[in-house]
This record gives sequence, structure tokens and C-alpha cells, in this order.
Amino acid sequence: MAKKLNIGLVGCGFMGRAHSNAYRRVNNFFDLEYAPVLKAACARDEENLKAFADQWGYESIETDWRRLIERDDIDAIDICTPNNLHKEIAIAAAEAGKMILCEKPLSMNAAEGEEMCQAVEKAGVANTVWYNYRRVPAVTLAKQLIDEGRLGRIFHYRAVFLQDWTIADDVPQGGESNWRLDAAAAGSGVTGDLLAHCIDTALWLNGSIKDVTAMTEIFIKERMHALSGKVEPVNIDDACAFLARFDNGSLATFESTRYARGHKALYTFEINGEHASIQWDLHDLHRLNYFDHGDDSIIRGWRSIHVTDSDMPYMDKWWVPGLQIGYEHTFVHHVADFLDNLAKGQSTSPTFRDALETQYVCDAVLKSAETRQWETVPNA
Ligand code: SOE
Repeated sequence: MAKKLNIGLVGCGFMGRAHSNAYRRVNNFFDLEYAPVLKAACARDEENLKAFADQWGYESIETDWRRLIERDDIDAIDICTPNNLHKEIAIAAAEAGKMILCEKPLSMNAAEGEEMCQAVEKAGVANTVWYNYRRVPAVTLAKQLIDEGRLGRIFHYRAVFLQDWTIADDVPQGGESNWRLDAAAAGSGVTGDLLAHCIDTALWLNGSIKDVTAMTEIFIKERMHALSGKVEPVNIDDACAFLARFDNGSLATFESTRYARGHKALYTFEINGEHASIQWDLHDLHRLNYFDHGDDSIIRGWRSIHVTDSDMPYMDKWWVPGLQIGYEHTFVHHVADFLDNLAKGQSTSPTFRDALETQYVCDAVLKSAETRQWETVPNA
């Protein structure tokens, strides 16, 4: 009989659904010492919350996250709120001795992230940040190939994350649906929302970033604010591109925008090494493209690895070779790793401290866009 881990989830939007699905599925597929229990869901709008709790099978609801944290029957707090609430909830949860699973990005900025790290480290509670793309099997396989030294010295890292959902000027900012467009709720625009994913993956695959130089743009300068009902200035970056140098000497380009007509969530990266190169594309997430210069010259070329075999990361837990999995499984993998590490008394990466490194890069990027200078990234 698995040990129970009682989850209290705060926020019942898109990420609340993705995480709830993961908690429900994980023990069906992974053999683990712990089993999450959907103990309580928390949000302000009681009607929506009740519907959400019924749909996902939560045992109870709370409309105040402070009350949720006070409850003795909650072991772990899962933060799926807009970014401006992460810090307060995480610190209160840590002080109450709860484990914390926090949605990305960790915080509005690095200063907040530092306080959050101190709180979880002082309390000694298990913590993790949901940068889910690390746990796409093809991306985990890329990590394995790099760690095995198959690429050799890395020269280049190239990442983009393109969307097009904010092009119309009548999309409001703020409120439940569009808080990502409101600087007061999100902290930043594509830098904290999309490039943070690219940066997290890059730091994991290719090590620390030394310095950056960036440019950002706000294409639509004013939007109606859903809460005030008034037209207000837009203060988030609609687009951002930056150059970076890694500690290992490799050079990088990163680009993100919500104004790339035709692209919904095109996250791609390419890494060029001395012996081999790797490419990955979220729209084809179960494939890893790989070029190995060590192949015989007459058969040398890019190969597209279908990451579905049982000796590939996570895939022995799912179907039979050849049958692929998708986006929602990355969250199942994250929970599985969290529960597995809990049983071993270990923390699960990215921890708050790992995610703070991403915040430092984001802050340096935004600062560089203002100063128009190269900015050094501090160590986390
Ligand atoms: C924004 O549209 C968004 O939902 C991000 O917030 C997610 O982190 C990303 O995975 C997909 O796009």
C-alpha cells in the first residue's frame, strides 16, 4: 500500500488541470512508494472552483490559500497561480513545513526568488519548479547524449519559442485569462513566460550562462485592462531576443515572441558540438534529430530518432515501442520523479535554487534590453 501525499492545489486554470491530471495518472503507470491524494483545491471564485474540484475529484475546497496552508491534512502545496502570488504563498507554505511544487517561472524576479530559496532551504522542505519540458523523453535523451560526451565540445546553442496569440490589439490585459499580459501579475512578458523555459533547458543541457545582451519590444503599447476597464499602458515584453555566452565557451542565440503569425507554441532548440548535433521541436516532441559525424561518410546524415523504445527515458512506463506520448505526460514524469526522490530523501530538479539561476538570466536579459549593454549573470 503506497504512502499518501496529500496535495493542496492553489489555482485552477490551465496549469491546475495539467498538474491534477498528472497526480491522477502517475500511480497507474509508475511503481512508487508514494501516491498523491487530491485533498483540496483552492481558488477565489467558488463556483468555478467547485466545478473544477468535481471534475478532477478533489475531496474539498478552500477559497483562501492561507486557510489551505494552515490545514494539518495537507502535505504539499502546489502553486498554479499567476506569478505575483508565488512568493507569498511559497514562503507561507515553507514556514508551515509544507513541501512545495511551484509553477514556472519561480518568481516575478530574482530578488523574490532569493527570498523563496531562503525560505524553503531554512525550512528544509522538498521543493521543485514545474519546468516540464525537461521531462519530454526526447529532451531527457538529449541530456543523456550530451552527458555521455557524444557531442564533444559544444560550440553553439540556439533556442526559439514562438507564439501568435496576442497580435490583435483588442486582446485585453489582466484578469483571469490574460494575466500573462499584465506586468503587475506576470513580472515580464515572453522573457519570464517562454524564454524561461528555453533558459531552464539550456542551463540543464549546457551549463551556466556567463553574460547576455538583449533587445525587447512592446508592439502594442496600450490595451484595455480587464480589471480596471480602462485602457492602460502595456509593460510586458511582447518579443525578446538575446545573445549569450555559456561558461563552457559556447555561444547562444535565444528568441521569443507572441507575434509570430502561424506559430502557436513552436519551441525548438539546436545544439552543435564537435562530433555531433542535436535538434528538437515541441511540435514533434517525440522525435530527436541527431547528426553524428562519426558515421561512415556514405551514410552520414541527420537521423530522426523516434523516442518510443523502452530503453529510452520514461518510455518503459508507457505503451509498446513505436507508440508515442505527448505534452501531458511531461507533468506525469515530473510528479513521478518528485515522489521517487521523496522516497529517497532527495530533492527534484529543477529545485527553487536551480530555477533561481533562470531568474538571474531573465533579469540580466531585461536589464540588458534597457542598458543596451552586455550584462553579467550572477551565480545562483
Ligand atoms: C503561454 O501561452 C504558455 O501557456 C506558457 O505559460 C507555458 O509555460 C508554455 O508551456 C506554453 O505557453
